This record gives sequence, C-alpha cells and structure tokens, in this order.
Amino acid sequence: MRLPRALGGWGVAITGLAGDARASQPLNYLVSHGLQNDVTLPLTKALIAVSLTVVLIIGLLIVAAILRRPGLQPVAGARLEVGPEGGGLSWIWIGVGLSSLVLLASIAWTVAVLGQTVHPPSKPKTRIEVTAHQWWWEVRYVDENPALDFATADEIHIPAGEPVAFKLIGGDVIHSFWVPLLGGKTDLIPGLTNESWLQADTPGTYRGQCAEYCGAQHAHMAFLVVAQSPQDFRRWRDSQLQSPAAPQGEAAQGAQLFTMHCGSCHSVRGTDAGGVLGPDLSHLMQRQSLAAATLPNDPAHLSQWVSDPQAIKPGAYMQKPELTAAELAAIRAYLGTLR
Ligand code: HEC
Ligand SMILES: [Cu+2]
Repeated sequence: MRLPRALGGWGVAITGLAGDARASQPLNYLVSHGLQNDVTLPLTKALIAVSLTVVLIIGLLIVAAILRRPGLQPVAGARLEVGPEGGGLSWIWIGVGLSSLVLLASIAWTVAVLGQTVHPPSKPKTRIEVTAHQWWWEVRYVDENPALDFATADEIHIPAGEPVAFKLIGGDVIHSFWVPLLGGKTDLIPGLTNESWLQADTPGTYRGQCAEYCGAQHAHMAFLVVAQSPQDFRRWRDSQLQSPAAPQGEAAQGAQLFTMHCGSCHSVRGTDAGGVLGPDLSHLMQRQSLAAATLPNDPAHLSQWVSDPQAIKPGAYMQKPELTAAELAAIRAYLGTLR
C-alpha cells in the first residue's frame, strides 16, 4: 500500500501551494474560500455542535442512570414502568420538547440556507457543463456563440470573484461534485442534470473530489478548480480556443500513431482525433495534473501513465497500449506539443 500515501503527497505537489490552507488542507470543509461556503458554514458548524451536545448529554444520562441504580436486577416477567413518581414523565416531556425545538430550529435554518444558496447573487457570465465518468470529469465551456465552446477535463478554470454556473450531467453511475473549500456539493445522477454554482473569493487552486462512491477508482476521481483573475481567465479561455500547432519531426510521426491508437477515445482540436470516451487532450500540457488529479503532469508521470495506465488506476477505461518503446516515445513527443 505504498501508492496511496505517495498520492497524498502528490496532491500537495500538484496544487503547488504548500503552506497555503488551500493546499495543506485541500479537503477541509470547515474553512471557506467561497461565497457559497460562507453561507453554509455557520449552519454546518452549528449542526456539528448540536450533534456533539446530544451525544454528550445522552452519554452523561446513561452514566448517571447506571450509577444511580447499582443494585437493579431484572426480575423475570417484571415490567419497568415510568411512573409519575420522581418526575419521570416530566423528564420525557422536557426531553422531547427540547429536542423538537432544536430540530425545528435547524430545519428552519436549513431551509433558509437552501433558499440563499439555490441561486447565485448575480447572473453568472461563465457557464460550464460537467459530466462525471468513471473516473474522470469531462468539462465543457458553453457560450451563446457555439464557436466559443471548448472542452477540457479534470481541471476547471473559473474567474475569481464572480459566480460561475455549473450544469452537472449524470454519466455512467452516481458521482458527486464537491470542492470542500468553495462548497456546492451536488450529486450527478445518470439520466438527470443538476444545477449548481460556485464563486471563489480569491485566485488560487482548490481541490475537488468525487464525494459519492462510484467504483474501484473513486478515490482517484479528483479535480482541480483554478480560480484566476478575470483577465487571466480570459487569456486562458482564448488559449483553449486555439488548435495546437502542427507537430514536426518525431512528434509528427507520433501524431499519426496517436490518431490511430488513441483518437477513438481522445479528441485533439483541429485534428482527426475526435473520440469522446476519454479526456479531451487539446491542451494537455497546460494542465497541472493527470488522470483526475492523481499524478502531477510532468514528462516522467506522463510517460508512466501512457505506457501503463492500469498500473496507476487499475480498472480505468484506458488499457495498456500495445506499442513499441519507439512508438510510445513518438506519441510522448506529440503529447508534449499539445500546449
Ligand atoms: C478505450 C479508450 C481509450 C484509449 C484507446 C486511450 N485512452 Fe487515454 N484515457 C482514456 C480514459 C477513459 C482516460 C481517463 C482515465 C481516468 O482518469 O480514469 C484517459 C486518460 C488519458 C490521459 C490523461 C488525461 C488527463 O487529462 O488527465 C492521457 C494523457 C491519455 N489518456 C493518453 C492516451 C494515449 C497517448 C493513448 C494512445 C496510446 C490513449 N490515451 C488511448 C481512454 C482511452
Ligand atoms: Cu465518482
């Protein structure tokens, strides 16, 4: 079991922000870096406090009951009655009354929070469709002008300081979209489309995680939300609309091999590779991580993934390719041109 521990370390390496709460506690939902969490966090904390108080009170009452009746022996056939003597009945009224009040208050608060978080405070200008697959995230940016649509995977760029609308499309099995530091945990259910929104306070990289068990590689179904200043976000968006430059030399040979062996599952903008069973690779080199934030995106890990994905994510829907080392090297050279 050396792999999972190593992966935890990579998680921090991937976000590249060690020392920052966003990286050192990437799944901490008790701190907020986003507008939606600002609203839900007080409720979350209050409900945790209520639950702990209930556990404490019940625990103390059980201990008290045990201590007060040291000699109590069950008598065969006897019924333990709660009589009016000693105030037994009124304690039940007090207990039921108090817990009903607390429950009613938490229902009212929950409904109020749901009302406040169902819509963002202003109309989102950025709309993103996320489809969950075993075990990666398909991400499509949709615009009123279809010429400005593009796809990416496992890394979602958003402008910081403004709301972004998400359409969460159910794919194969139930998954759940969750960015603990920003909020918005919402399930993706096959055959249904859910809606959500997120707003990051400041630029930074926030880790997301599938939060509904979805099969063998559920734990390796993470993603990154990269919040950027609106100018940087626009620059990134424009770069995604470009087709990668025509490859030269070994990479050109790799491009041919790629279309033949990989293009049935992967797309690269402006080429014959148009598959949709795997992540869009048009600008692979711009992404920080590989295979749903499982590996950092550097040449060594990329080679490792492409030559034997099953060694890293057993069961993933990409098989070990039957290619020679030279062919793999050419494909690797081509992938390196996808900026
Ligand atoms: C049967 C379909 C299929 C074929 C063929 C296939 N892949 Fe994949 N590929 C996938 C899937 C599915 C994933 C996502 C795996 C995951 O993260 O669980 C993936 C992930 C990747 C990734 C990581 C992308 C990212 O954004 O993290 C790279 C790089 C990649 N494939 C390259 C290749 C190359 C190169 C080939 C050809 C040698 C190839 N793939 C062939 C289905 C395929
Ligand atoms: Cu999942």
